[in-house]
Amino acid sequence: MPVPPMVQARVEELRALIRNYDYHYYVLDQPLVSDAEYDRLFRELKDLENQYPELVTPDSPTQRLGGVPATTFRPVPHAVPMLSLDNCFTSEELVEWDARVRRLLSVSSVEYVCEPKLDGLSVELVYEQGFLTLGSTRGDGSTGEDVTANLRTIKQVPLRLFPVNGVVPALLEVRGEVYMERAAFQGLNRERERAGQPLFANPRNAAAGSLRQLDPRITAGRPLKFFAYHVGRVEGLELSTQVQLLTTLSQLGLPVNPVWRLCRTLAEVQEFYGELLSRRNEFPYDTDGMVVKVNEFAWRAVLGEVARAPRWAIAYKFPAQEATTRVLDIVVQVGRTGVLTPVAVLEPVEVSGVTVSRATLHNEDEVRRKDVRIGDWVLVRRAGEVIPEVVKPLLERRSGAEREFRMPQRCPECGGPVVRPEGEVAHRCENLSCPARIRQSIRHFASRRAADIQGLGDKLIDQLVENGLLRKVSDIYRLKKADLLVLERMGDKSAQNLLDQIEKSKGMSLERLIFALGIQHVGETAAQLLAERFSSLEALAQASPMDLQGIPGVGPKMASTIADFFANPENRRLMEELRALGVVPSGTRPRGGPLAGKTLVFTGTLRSLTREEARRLVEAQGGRVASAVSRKVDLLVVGSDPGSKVEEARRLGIPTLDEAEFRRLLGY
Ligand code: D41
Repeated sequence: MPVPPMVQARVEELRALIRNYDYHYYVLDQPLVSDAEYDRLFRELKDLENQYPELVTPDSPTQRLGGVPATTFRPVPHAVPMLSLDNCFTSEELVEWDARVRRLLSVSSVEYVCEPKLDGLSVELVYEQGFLTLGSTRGDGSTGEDVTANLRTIKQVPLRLFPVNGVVPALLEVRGEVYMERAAFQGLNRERERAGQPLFANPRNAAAGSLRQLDPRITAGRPLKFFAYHVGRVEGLELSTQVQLLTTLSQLGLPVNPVWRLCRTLAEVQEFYGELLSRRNEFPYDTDGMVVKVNEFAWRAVLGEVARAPRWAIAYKFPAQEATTRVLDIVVQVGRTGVLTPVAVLEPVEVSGVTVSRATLHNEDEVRRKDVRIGDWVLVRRAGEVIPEVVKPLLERRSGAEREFRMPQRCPECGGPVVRPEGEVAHRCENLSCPARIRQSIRHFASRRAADIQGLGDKLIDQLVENGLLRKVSDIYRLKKADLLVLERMGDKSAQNLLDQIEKSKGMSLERLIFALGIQHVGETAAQLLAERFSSLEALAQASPMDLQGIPGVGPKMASTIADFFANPENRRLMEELRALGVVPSGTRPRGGPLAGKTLVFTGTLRSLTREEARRLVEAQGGRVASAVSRKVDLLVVGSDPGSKVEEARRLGIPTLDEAEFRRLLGY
């Protein structure tokens, strides 16, 4: 079908609009339109491109994710080498560096541009006639790897540049940092923990791991960001200072970190360093220092480079968030799932303003790998909001009196046997009535995001467990006023308040109850997903691992721990007791299951679900999803802006459902 000129024009108009909206949303963080309006335009473009595939171009906003998984990354030579940076750590070293710069230039003062140094990885983006044609990692500076498909998935990376004064440069090689914000990193790790995948050690590793994925669909799901700070080859653009470079890159639509400063004296440089250092924890990303760059390119040329590092720039590093101290002891903590965690008890030490007296050692393998011993001098580090960790022992300070840690064979809390299940790194106390496990599981149950029983705090729980009044979670609902009144500092009024709170918690939502049970791998998000899918705890308890795996967001590991949890007679009894004591979740919905053996097809866009989620929900109920309408299809689900499938279904007499009906059918 020939493309009508009107369509061609509309497609171009839509792309220009969306490109501008994306720039405001992702780069400037200032949305111009509502999500609904954006979605409408995006869908219109997508539909036109589906109808006229010959109109699709690689720079279309619909084409961020394209191509097939690669098998390797092709090497890419950098036309202009990507230089590394020399470091300095003290104000004196910076003064020396500045003195050398001024001596080599024979000038009395130099302008510097200072930028925070983000802890990510450097990449290069090549734009030809304004189109992104290649993206690569820094590699060794001379040759990197082709990660174009992955870089295209980063929403802040423009697929096409905006013209400046009516023109786009014929060639522009942009250099910058791909990074991950701390909060996004923590979210990603929480997700990985729930899915039983190995965690990333820090945002930098997470960014690097995400960029080096052979399948760009995986990268697309990772919260990567980008800031531009330098250029390689440039044609059709005059740049003579760093200030000009940063402002021009910004005008071209590239993300530039707004936190930079032009400093006219070294004192100003020092002052900005102090500011960045004190604001370090306010930035959403990790920084490890400040980069100081000579502003004038003409002077950069005079200064040149040595050993692949420019003489015109330096990284003035921040002090490490590290300190040395002694390991007084290594104790073992028992968690609510019975996992034994070795914890280093430290001589208290201040690490960037916070006193640290304990640091987790994760598990026995980790203690062996790091070779941390009781009595050792160690380096401890605090990174972001993560709990402090022991980096390494200082071997040169060993006296020989240090003692190696051994995981106890008996639980330090209950004396029960400790086992290490095959293939796991964790040791566990298997005793379900271990007081430590009881204490932790009751603490978890009563916590704010679970049953939210205010007044049932850690100290009180400890007392009640010690007195034998709480032996399992259900005992909370057996507490009488007389039990409470014998406790220290418990008057009639606070006892009554607590009992009222306990009573109130009986009507907690199903998702809170599922979360409160403390099933391994089941965090709040998973609990929410499970509560949406199952109408009651009983229904969840009967689900097979297969049923569970069909739910989006539930991996095989979580599915099996959930099934194991409910297969355990002790846990089943607990469910029955809770129910008998009146813990009946509010707002539970009846479940329908009429999809078994049915084949469904979707057309148009669903508002509340992605296609993938919809497919998994159908499959979880024994249905199947096909891509095309045929006689074998039982139902057509029609979203907004449906395609030609509706006509076909009508022709074949296949019943159709709208989104609301479809959801009702699923039991939502
Ligand atoms: O934020 C950064 N990580 C950053 C790194 C930055 N803001 N500026 C940088 N400038 C350079 C030069 C001066 C060589 C253009 C850099 C880096 N280099 C760099 N990062 C890793 C190696 C070099």
